[in-house]
Amino acid sequence: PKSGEGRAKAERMFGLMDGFLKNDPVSLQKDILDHVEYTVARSRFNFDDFEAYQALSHSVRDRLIERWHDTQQYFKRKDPKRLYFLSLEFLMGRSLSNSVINLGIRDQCADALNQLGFEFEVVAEQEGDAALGNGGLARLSACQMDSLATLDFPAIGYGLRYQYGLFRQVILDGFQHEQPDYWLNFGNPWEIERVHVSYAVKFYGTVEEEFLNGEKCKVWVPGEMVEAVAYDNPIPGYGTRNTINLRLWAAKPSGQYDMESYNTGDYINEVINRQRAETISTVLYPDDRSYQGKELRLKQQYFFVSASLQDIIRRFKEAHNNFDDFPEKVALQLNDTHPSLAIAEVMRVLVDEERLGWNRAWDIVCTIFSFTTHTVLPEGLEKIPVDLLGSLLPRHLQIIYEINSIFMDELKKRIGLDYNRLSRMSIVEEGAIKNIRMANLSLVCCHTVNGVSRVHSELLKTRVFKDFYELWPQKFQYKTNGVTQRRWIVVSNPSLCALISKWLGTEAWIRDADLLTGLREYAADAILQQEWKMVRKVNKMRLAEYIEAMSGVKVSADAMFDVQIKRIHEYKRQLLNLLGIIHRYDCIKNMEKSNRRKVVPRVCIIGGKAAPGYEIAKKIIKLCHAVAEKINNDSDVGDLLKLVFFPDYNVSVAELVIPGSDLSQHISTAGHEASGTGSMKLLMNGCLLLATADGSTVEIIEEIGEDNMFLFGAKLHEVSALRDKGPATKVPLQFARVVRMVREGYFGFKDYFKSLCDTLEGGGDFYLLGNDFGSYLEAQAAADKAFVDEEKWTQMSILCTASSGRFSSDRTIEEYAEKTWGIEPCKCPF
Ligand code: T68
Repeated sequence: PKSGEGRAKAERMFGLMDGFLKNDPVSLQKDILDHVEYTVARSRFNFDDFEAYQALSHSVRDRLIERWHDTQQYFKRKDPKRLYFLSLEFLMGRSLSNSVINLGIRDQCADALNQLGFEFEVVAEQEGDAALGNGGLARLSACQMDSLATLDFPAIGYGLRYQYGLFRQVILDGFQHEQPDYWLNFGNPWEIERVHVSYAVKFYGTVEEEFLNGEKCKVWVPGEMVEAVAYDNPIPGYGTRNTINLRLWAAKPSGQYDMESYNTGDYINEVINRQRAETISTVLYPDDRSYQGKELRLKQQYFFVSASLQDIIRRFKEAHNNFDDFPEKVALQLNDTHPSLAIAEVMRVLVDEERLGWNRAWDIVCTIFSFTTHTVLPEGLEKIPVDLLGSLLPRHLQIIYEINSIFMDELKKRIGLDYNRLSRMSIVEEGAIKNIRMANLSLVCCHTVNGVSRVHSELLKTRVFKDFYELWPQKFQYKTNGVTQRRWIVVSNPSLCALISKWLGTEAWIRDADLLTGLREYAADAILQQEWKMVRKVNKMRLAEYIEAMSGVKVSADAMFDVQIKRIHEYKRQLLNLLGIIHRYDCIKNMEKSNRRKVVPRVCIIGGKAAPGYEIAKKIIKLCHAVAEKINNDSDVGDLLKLVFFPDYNVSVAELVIPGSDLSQHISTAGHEASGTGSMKLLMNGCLLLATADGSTVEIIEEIGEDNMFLFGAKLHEVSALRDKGPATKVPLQFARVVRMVREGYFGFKDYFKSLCDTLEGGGDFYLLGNDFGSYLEAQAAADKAFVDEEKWTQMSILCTASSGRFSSDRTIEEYAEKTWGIEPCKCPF
């Protein structure tokens, strides 16, 4: 404060402040007890594990807020170029363990709890997952937020605060049922409601023409207003004070009164109508495949885009009085096309509200936006029916038409009247139902489009967006995905974390994953191998206990734990895994008893959710249960083979399964997985991979070498040739046999599984399971053989971790910062 009076007040307040909160165990205990008493409102002499979780979380939150304030203040003062990361989905999982580790107060908190008679692990288990996303795309956003904070980048994440996260998967009789995930029921200490940070978001209505200062201009007269209220989620970096913000919007009824209905006296209905506004942020769409032209989904997209942009522009205007510097201060990243309405919205605000004129607005738009696509499949690309967009956002539709018309004119000049190509590249898809192609809109307006792995980017250039690549090759980049080693080793595998630090003689790898290569030189060291095996064994025992508690199936920690954990999709080929398991079972059954000694015992674990409307994926889940039922109850097979389905797979289940896995499967048909990130988490934890050369696996192979993994299946260039050739000719006999077992009812539910079998036979088999089955079995046999040689296996396991540094999201984010966003670190001092 400048004035004397203001300064005196500030000094007095500073004097009252006790400095920052202290992190020694005694101070922490005091804070925890205070929160028990005053926040949780329980007696400090009588509280349970959940209440201890609440009180500890609030104590941690207080510390997060201090750093968050300092960081925001510092960013404000420095006014660096900021990255605004727009994503409709964030899969944060739990926050407590991650926060205390990033704050560097894990041990002090554990001590404090101990003194109060609680155990940190048990208390941390009380937390539910924040599951505001579907799968890979959403977890990637969460990992990237952790890296942005850790690397001190001035970034803000924006998203939606869904009241219902991704559905809970409940299995009844082997069938998936979906239950709502009302995750806020028990409160959420990790968010801060900002009642004063709210914006009105407009919908529907008409566009009028008006004359302002003798100039014709368009004015959108909306038909509905909804209020967006901010909820801030502090994201602490590791080994830095920087704590960035994830701002999620919730819909609330607008405070502005509609005088007309007020005057009609229909008060009750007016209130009820207003309440309906809240539905916008009620529920996450659980489909990670296809875009359905649903009005609510479009409303969600615009709601979050409009509120975020109002916030971004307000922040910019606080420090600038015109838009000249906007492109130097703002980078907008679109996580897939889901937030791509932001492009039209920025045009609308700059042209209609800020009156910059079309050309100037367009120049700005073209320099601030970049986008990343996460799909390979043309059917995964979003399309919005023109009628729907025109009714919900009439002005945006006009703007998109205008962008397209200018683009088409320019394109004609460049390529001539090649009408096929023009219609392929048009933002507007003509046909019985006219659609807006959001990917084309993004390609036209963004300066950069990123793929999520090298092969993905090649596919974008040669297939999916070929026409655009030929026009603008300079726009195409790729950033191979990565995951954060903080969450995926330090939080979820503390004993491996300690072992790595001990052998590397430093914890620096937690901020610089490339240092993991230092483990390579000890990979053959007998002592490290011994310790490595111990750590893995303990993790496996913990997993085995959980499996027994969850499913009643007793498994031996000496068996090979073979996992496939990811969303259920035909292209990810969980069905190939199941057919392989049936084959293994069949072989054991038909084997001489004396030969069974040679069989390597396996525990096969499958986990993942199917989109509620995805029938075939749901049948795969049922088949898994039917096969498990048969195998697990066959005393003849005993410990040689077990199959368990992990229900309700989510981030915290992954944290348990990954450290205890020996082998993991990433077996998509080549050319279908854009990247894949589960493989990276497993690799980091010393789990060997059985995989096809698809997505980022191709780059993993380069790091660890083919000898240290089990590779199989048709290569990318072979896939289209095989499909063109029609029904596979060299389908192995074993394949026909195991499919027949399912078809003929060996596992029951004969009629139900018919359509599943039909996807494989009779000229179908689009995903080439039959073709790849032979080499899949060979890879599995190679894995069995390797597992028997414990020393060799452990060495490979160490090499997996040692080679995983490249797949840290820190590397991905550094690349984005430099090559796409043009942002620099802004490290908060002290
Ligand atoms: C995944 N995509 C890719 N999409 O499948 C995966 N889609 O290969 C990649 O590793 C990962 O993204 C990260 O790049 C998704 O997860 C969705 O979840 C999704 C959600 C809504 C609509 C469309």
